[in-house]
Amino acid sequence: MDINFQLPNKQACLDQLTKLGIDYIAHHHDPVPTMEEVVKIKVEDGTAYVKNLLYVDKKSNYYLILANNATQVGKLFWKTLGLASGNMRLSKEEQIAEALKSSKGNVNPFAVANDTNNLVKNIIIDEELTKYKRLALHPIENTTTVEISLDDLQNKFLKVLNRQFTVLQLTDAAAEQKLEQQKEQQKELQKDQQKDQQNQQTLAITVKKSDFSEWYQQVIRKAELIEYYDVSGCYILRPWAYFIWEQIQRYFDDLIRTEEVENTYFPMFLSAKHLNKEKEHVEGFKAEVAWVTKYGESDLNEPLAIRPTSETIMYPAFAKWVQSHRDLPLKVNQWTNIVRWEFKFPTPFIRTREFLWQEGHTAHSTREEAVKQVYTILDFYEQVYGELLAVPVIKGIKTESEKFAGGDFTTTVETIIPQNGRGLQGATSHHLGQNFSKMFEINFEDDKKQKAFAWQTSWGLTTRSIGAMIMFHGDDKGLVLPPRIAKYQIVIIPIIHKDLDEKQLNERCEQIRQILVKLKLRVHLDSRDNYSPGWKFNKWEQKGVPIRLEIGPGEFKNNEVRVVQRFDNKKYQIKFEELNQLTQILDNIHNAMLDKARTELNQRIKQADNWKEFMSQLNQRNTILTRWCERQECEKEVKTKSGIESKEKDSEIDGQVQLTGSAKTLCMPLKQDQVKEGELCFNCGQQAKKYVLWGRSY
Ligand code: 87F
Repeated sequence: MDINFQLPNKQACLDQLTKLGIDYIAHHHDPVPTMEEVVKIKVEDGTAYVKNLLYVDKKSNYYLILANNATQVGKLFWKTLGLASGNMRLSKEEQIAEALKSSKGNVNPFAVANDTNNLVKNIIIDEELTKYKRLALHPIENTTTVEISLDDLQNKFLKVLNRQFTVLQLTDAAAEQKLEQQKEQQKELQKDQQKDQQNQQTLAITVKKSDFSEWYQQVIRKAELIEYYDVSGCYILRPWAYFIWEQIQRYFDDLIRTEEVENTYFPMFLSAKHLNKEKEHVEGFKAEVAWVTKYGESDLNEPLAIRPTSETIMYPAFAKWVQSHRDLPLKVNQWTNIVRWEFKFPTPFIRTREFLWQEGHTAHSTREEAVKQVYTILDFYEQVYGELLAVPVIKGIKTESEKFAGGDFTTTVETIIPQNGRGLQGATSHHLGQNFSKMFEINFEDDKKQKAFAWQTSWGLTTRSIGAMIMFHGDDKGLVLPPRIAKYQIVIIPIIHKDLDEKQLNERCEQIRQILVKLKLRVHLDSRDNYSPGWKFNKWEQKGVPIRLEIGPGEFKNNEVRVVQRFDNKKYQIKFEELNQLTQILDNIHNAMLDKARTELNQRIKQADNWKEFMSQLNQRNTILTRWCERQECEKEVKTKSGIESKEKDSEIDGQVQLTGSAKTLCMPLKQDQVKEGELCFNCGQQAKKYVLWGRSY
């Protein structure tokens, strides 16, 4: 094929299009030199009017921009190309002639064929244009308009000219967002690198817990829970962390088995058609869905989304499985990874782009049964937090604005991080009503042979729970693990001494280890001879092991061990014969940790009767329980007002920098007093209906 063609006029251009096998629709008309006139030409539905802009920089490099007519072309997108917008000017008549051998009002991508000196360095396509079926363009001269697809322009026309184009968002708002993202990722990477260096230099945690976010970053690395990874928002869970997740899995699996929930596995990919089946609930989340668009070098025929949750994957199968009321209840659960492409700043465990979770989905023949299921699961979540992670939670119901939009109501376990008073949603259990069953036709014949739609629930718990545990229990020395999730509940450390035969000491330690293993305790004997006892104490303290047993000359002689408790640093001796008490001691530690955590949580909940008290508590890093009218507008107003007012108070109080950010509702606690007639909403003064907990949140 001749790739050296030039297009001096429109006939040459139309001929060339035909030669290249490009399907086009042509309209002939009077000259239309301005966009105002262009848009008067009637084109097919789904065709975009295109603004063609030829820019030039100081070095006579040209840039051709094809923008949708409606796009406000900004300046910032130049930066994403690594160019300075200050250097860019719209080209003048003689410059258009120089680059395209064309004239004002006749700038178009076909004229690139005339750029024999390769002056046009880049062709930039407005991302908006990718949404249209065809583009309206002039074949060299503006007395004709042709409608051709972007695909043909790219793959049939520009390709033979050996030209490529760049698709970009051209508005300043879009470009700004993109630049922000790039900056953020850069910053994060730098921070990680700095941290890596620091970590290699120092062993101990260099800050106190009061320097909370730095402390958290150090604890998770030094306790060997997390390793950083070079995809922003994704982290490596090391064995010390993954073991905790396995404990959560075991515990929760045992609980849901009592409810006859069965484990399954559904695929992780879903097509756009699938995802959009239930449009309403997906709408608000769309921006976070990640897509696979390629295999090898080729484009997939149909892009595939990576599951952000599995409703639309599971429910078509549910529809097949549910025929009669005898097929109900249907109860499935799966343990999987999930991908949500968040743009808020990531925090390991707490907010990550990929995370692990369980998602449970049930279908029932009656509403009552489904509601009961919702609350049973909520109790299980409370147990996971309390009994396993020693983290206290508040069970509650989400307000209408905070609930899962696809369901009827959302229940939640919320906790509050004592260091900063931020609310953190621990897990949710939704009553979906019949919303999804109607959409996906999950129906059955009831016992009276009537067709009925199933009542559904869904519920999820994620690796975020581990983040909450770390934040609650860690201290200045590092991680503090509640005994039931610790990979090692006890470490034994022999203390070598000149008066003691090393072999005998090690044998004694091994003997103790075996006794503890028989008691079904998770125990580790650290007999490494290249580290000192002091180094080992620090190491295992940092990693949060609940109990350290020291055996030195005194202990050896008296048939004792020295017990050191991690969470309160209590130290005492126990006799060899009393080693079986350790099971009870670990339980006591768990209970003491939970009690302490509950006290700290309660200290972060204050009551307020009016706006002034509310803001004052919020600015002292508390969550606030108030009477509330339950109106969505009122909730919105509180959110906005608190955001504005807390920004104004972004200063130091008692030497501490106050947090900024608006307050939202965390939940309406299940346990609450009845609001009486005449008791008013703290914000708007209307009759209150419920107590609701507000706070800044993660
Ligand atoms: C992100 C992208 C697409 C949350 C999303 O809470 C969809 C969604 O549906 C989405 N983020 N959600 C809500 C998830 C609801 C529900 N799913 C089952 C749960 C628990 C487990």
